[in-house]
Amino acid sequence: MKRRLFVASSLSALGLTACGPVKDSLTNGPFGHVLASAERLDHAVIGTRGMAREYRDADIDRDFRVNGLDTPSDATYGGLVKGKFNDYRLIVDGLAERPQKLSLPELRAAGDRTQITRHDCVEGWSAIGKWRGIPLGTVIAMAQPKTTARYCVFHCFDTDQTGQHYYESLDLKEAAHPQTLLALDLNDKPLDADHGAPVRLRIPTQLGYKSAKWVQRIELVADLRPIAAGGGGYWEDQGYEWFAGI
Ligand SMILES: Nc1nc2c(c(=O)[nH]1)N[C@H]1C(S)=C(S)[C@@H](COP(=O)(O)O)O[C@H]1N2
Ligand SMILES: [Mo]
Repeated sequence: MKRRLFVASSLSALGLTACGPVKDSLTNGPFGHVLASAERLDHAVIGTRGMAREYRDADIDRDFRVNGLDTPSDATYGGLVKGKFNDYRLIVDGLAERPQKLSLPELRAAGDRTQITRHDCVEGWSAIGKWRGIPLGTVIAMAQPKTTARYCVFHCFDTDQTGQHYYESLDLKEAAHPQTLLALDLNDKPLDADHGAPVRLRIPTQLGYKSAKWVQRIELVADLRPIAAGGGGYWEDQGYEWFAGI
């Protein structure tokens, strides 16, 4: 933790921020290498032997910070919120033998796992939350990936000022990690809109930007390069590492 705070303060001393509005200097400017080495430090301090640490109830931070792009304000998402997500369907498609369209009750029936884990943002803040949801691997297995599928891509409802949707990706091994969840609840309540309702990824073995909020669709693909700028994620397209974990 101390090291993480040091990384954060050294970044902010250089005038760098992350996970906020895109800064030109972030990766192309003279300090791009500083960010890259900070990420390498993070890789070294997260988790042990492939499992992220799980905490006790008493460790939960009741106020879980909100970060990232704005909560989606478009008509599609607004309509879903108004209808209490009754019309929400998680789409799982792409290189799948059995593409899925899952309602929230169907998702809840598919699996149930709770974990108290720490979320680490590259900006240098952390928060411990109690997450409840379905192991992602269970949902991917329901869709029966074709043998050519190598990655799952999370397409999100939110967009930046240019209209680019947030997205993220994992390889299928990371997707099947027992702590990788499609989270529906945070701290014993359904996710609120700001924290990614109704379904977000929660992957405690990797840095915060991998934990995609407001997931609309999971696409199984063989290659990440044809998607957006080809980096495998919104922040990766601006120079972050694709693999953000141990
Ligand atoms: N769809 C989407 N997911 C996202 C982001 C985002 O901007 N859009 N920001 C990421 C980053 S950088 C962080 S630190 C966490 C913040 O999650 P929180 O708002 O629940 O704390 O969400 C991640 N997932
Ligand atoms: Mo972040």
